[in-house]
Amino acid sequence: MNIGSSRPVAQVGNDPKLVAFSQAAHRSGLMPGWEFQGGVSDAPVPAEQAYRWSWAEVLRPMMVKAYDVVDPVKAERRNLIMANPGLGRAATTQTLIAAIQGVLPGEIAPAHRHTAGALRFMIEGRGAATVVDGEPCYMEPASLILTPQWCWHDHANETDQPVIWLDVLDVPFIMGINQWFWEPFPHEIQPRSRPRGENLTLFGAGIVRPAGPRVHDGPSPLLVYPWDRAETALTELADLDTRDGGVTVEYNNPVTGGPVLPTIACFAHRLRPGGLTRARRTNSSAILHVVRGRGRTIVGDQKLEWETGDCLAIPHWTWVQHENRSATEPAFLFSATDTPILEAFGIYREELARAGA
Ligand code: GTQ
Ligand code: FE2
Repeated sequence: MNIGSSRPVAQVGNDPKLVAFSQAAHRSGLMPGWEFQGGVSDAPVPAEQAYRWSWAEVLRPMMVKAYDVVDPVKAERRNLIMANPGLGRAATTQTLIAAIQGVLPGEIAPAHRHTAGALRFMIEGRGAATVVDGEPCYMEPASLILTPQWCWHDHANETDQPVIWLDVLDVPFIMGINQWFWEPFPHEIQPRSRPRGENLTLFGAGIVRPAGPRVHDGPSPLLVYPWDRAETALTELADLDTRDGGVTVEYNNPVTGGPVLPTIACFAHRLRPGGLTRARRTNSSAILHVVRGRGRTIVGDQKLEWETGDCLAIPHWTWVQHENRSATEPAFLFSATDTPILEAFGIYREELARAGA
């Protein structure tokens, strides 16, 4: 292939001797490397499409319909996976699934654990709990809650209103490396063995944490990331950094400064009133969720219009710009990406178009 390269590669042709050799190689359980090289593009061509799932028209009404037809104890979860039309399997991007999940008053989605890492971002309702390894994490509006790899988790709604949230998991990645392990909790109910909100008190202060041994291994000890803190940080940053149409903060593991999960990084974005961000492309794919506002995202040659509650699939290695269509109010977005997977192997890349481009 090597389109655009001045040095042609894998140009061996099909001399009869070569063809005969190739056939003999295949019969011997071998594949000539130049045949592989000749068939691969020089940069990823994403199979996933840029796509928007409307909250008001699709996600919410379909979840409300699902209330009546499926019981989370029988189904394990009442979740609707955002199936990317370009992938034709349980995948929203190459590596991630996004789903909406709903739990009615009095219901519980039973405890289990899996090698897939997961996070929740609250959309509707408040006060239900995701219990992570015995600790109830209360689901407040726009909170981010982590359920790291192989942690026990259930979702219980003891409020009097339904709750709906966004799930993001690295399932397609785990399936791609064929490492899906899954286990139900051995009893009906996971014991609530730790105080509610303990993690946030111990690790959520930001500039201080309990004195004691420094533990850097394992998943983030902070499991709950309240939205108001992210919004405050974004608003302060927006005053300081006016170079672009918006600003971005990363949710971090407070003991390492690294991503929230080994496989998934999370970000909050603030778009200025009328702001348009500089075009950027990375080889990570993303799930985008509109926390508040109205705008559009230009992805490759597509324009996806969005409003509060919508979810978008952003393909990898595609130029992206976000635009806030309100001239008076900022817009806020949440995103989850597979960046840590790429960084772990030293293959992350990112390009930013020149200002004004
Ligand atoms: O809530 O535990 O959307 O295990 C997919 C798989 C949610 C969950 C999903 C899961 C969960
Ligand atoms: Fe799960």
